[in-house]
Amino acid sequence: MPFSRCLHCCLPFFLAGLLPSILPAAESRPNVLFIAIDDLNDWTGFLGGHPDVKTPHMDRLAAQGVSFGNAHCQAPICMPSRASLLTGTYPHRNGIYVIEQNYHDAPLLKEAVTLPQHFKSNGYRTLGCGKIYHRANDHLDGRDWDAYQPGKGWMWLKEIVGPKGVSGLPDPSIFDFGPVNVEPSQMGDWEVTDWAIERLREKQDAPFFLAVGLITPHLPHYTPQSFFEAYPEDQISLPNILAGDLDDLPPMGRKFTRYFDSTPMSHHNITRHGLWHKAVASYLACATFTDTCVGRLLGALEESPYADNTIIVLWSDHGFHLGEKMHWEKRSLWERSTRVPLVFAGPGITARGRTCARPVGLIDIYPTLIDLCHLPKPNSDQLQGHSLTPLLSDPDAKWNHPVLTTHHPGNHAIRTERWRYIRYANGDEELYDHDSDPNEFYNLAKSKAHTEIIQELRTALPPSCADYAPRLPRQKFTQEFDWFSPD
Ligand SMILES: [Ca+2]
Ligand SMILES: [Ca+2]
Repeated sequence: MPFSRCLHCCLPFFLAGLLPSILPAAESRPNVLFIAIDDLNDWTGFLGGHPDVKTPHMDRLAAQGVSFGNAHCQAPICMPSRASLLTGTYPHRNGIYVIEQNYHDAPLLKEAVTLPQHFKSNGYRTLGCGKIYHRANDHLDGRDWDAYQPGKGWMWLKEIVGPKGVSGLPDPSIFDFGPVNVEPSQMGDWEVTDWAIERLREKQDAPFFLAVGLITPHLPHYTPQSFFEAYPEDQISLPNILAGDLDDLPPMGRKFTRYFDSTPMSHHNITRHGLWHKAVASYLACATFTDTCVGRLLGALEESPYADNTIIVLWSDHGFHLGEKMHWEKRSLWERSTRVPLVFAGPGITARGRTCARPVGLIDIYPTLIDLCHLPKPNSDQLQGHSLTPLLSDPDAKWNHPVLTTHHPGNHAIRTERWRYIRYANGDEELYDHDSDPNEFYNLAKSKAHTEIIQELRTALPPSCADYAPRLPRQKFTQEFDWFSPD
């Protein structure tokens, strides 16, 4: 079916929230600790995505709460993934597909109530730090936060490292990785964590929504030397790769693997310089650094007066390839780009220590949190996800919602408990059976034995997609690329 960029209906939102006067008393409402991680794929201990990774603090959180083993982003890149999560709307409805967009320019989202804004308007004190939205300016208009600390990001690290980088790649301008000669306490994420810990040590007069946005392991994959000690390059495992894995991809699937082909981040470039092990070790070290920040936060919460009355949600905005399907970074519709850590813990989450296999999305966080905190819905039809609360008490509860990921209009992946079905804008298809093929090596889309399931999964795709909401000038690190035709 040829792709048609038809405009999806953009129904206005109508305020239909309950009056604050009938909400539970403020002192009975739980606080929220909302931990956002940037670009962390399923390489955590509790998800088992990599055999060598060490994330003891996130694993401990998973053991105290419910972890979702089949959670996926709605867009495999920062801005649209976060716009979707924070407004509870799908990319194919809101038209936010790329980095170079402002979510509030989208017609559908002009009147939308963001997640922190909703907590704020319902009597919560909203405190944010680090990367919550994609763009720093999105934090500063006063709508979302009573207090916000942006943090210093990572550009300063590039200046310390210098133009030659530390990876050994001849051109490290787009992608660089390796140890950097700084103390952990100098890292931006460490400082952001310090700021959040100070808030946890303060007396809060209202329930709080504390959002902490950690940018590691977003590239460049820099972290202090001490975090590399657990990952000697000659002993770590490389990702599972199948020779000829791309041979059964349709033309659009193969094209998706070529996004970085003309850049230093191509698989060919990294392997020909003998840097694959070092790149994997660097990502693992970054995951462990971030895990240490998470551990500091969890420790501070446990020592605070809020230990027993705070819901914790931890999530990452999308995954990351490190050579799987010869692909690096995100921007794909395969498992390694879409699968993310997602954990809930705290009051109301009763199935402690369980892992839920039901397919869920980051879009479900907004309705779940307002359910757990007994807040009204923001308006009648804004939220397009589903509250996960039934699964937080019974991870095996009935659940008939496949999860959708979209990368540019018309390119979609549907994930059910067993299947991943991909359909590109030109009609090309892929199908993977996760019961027998967790690495997505064997594309079954042309298998006659699977005609029926493909027909069924096609019906779960959205019938149309919003066009791009207004776009900003292209950033220097994004490539010219046609996401709609195979050549
Ligand atoms: Ca990201
Ligand atoms: Ca294959």
